[in-house]
Amino acid sequence: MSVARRPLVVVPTYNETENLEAIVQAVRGNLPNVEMLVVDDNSPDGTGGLAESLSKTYGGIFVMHRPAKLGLGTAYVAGFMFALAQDFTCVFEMDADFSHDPKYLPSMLAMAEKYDLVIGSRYVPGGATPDWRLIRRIISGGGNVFARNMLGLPVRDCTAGFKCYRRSALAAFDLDRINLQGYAFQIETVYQAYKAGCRIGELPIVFPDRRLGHSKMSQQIVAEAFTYVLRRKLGELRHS
Ligand SMILES: Nc1nc2c(ncn2[C@@H]2O[C@H](COP(=O)(O)OP(=O)(O)O)[C@@H](O)[C@H]2O)c(=O)[nH]1
Ligand SMILES: [Mg+2]
Repeated sequence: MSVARRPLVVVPTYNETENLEAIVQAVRGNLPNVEMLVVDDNSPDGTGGLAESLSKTYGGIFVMHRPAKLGLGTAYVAGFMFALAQDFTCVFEMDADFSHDPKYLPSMLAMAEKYDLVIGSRYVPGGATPDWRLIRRIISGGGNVFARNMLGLPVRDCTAGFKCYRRSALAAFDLDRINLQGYAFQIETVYQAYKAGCRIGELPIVFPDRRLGHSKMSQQIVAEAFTYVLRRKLGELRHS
């Protein structure tokens, strides 16, 4: 069965009123009629209400409202559970801020016919982060080298947030036990996919800075990722 039968694009939002309608239009411009799920964490700027009105205007848009800012990772876990409870064939993770260009969606979907997990990758030839200053390149690039080597992951971009999972990959995950927020969540999903024997493919993407609005990433999210990798590694050593 083709994964293209019923994809779902999950978009977590926190204060994205400036971006959300344009994202919906761009997603549909690249994958006509694709269904979407917006997971909003009671954004103070009213993104949740906007998502409801877009759902009426465009159709095929589900909206999940959570009571407070509970983090990107748990928003995706909720989205994955939603997808598994219905008959979606694959699920995209995508930010609402245009760092993840919807133009890559068709190529990622095509790759998902062959791979259980497709990663929109900044760290394979052809991938790039043109807007980043040196310090951000060092933190992200160094973090990737660290995670990849500590955990033995055969993936160049372990912290990427633009991904497509086949349903079978999500079904193999231990979703109940993922309680992570940012980059740690992204690494954990790659880790679980690898351990489950998933075929993982990387599509080079150019990752520009967000167009409008503000980043919610923080030093705490970087620290979470670092301690998460150490804990995972310790767990592996204990069980070997
Ligand atoms: N539901 C939800 N979405 C979030 C949360 N934090 C960030 N997001 C969304 O996740 C995406 C990526 O966040 P962003 O702040 O751009 O992170 P950055 O790209 O690493 O700077 C955007 O669509 C945000 O609106 C959160 O706590 N809950
Ligand atoms: Mg962003």
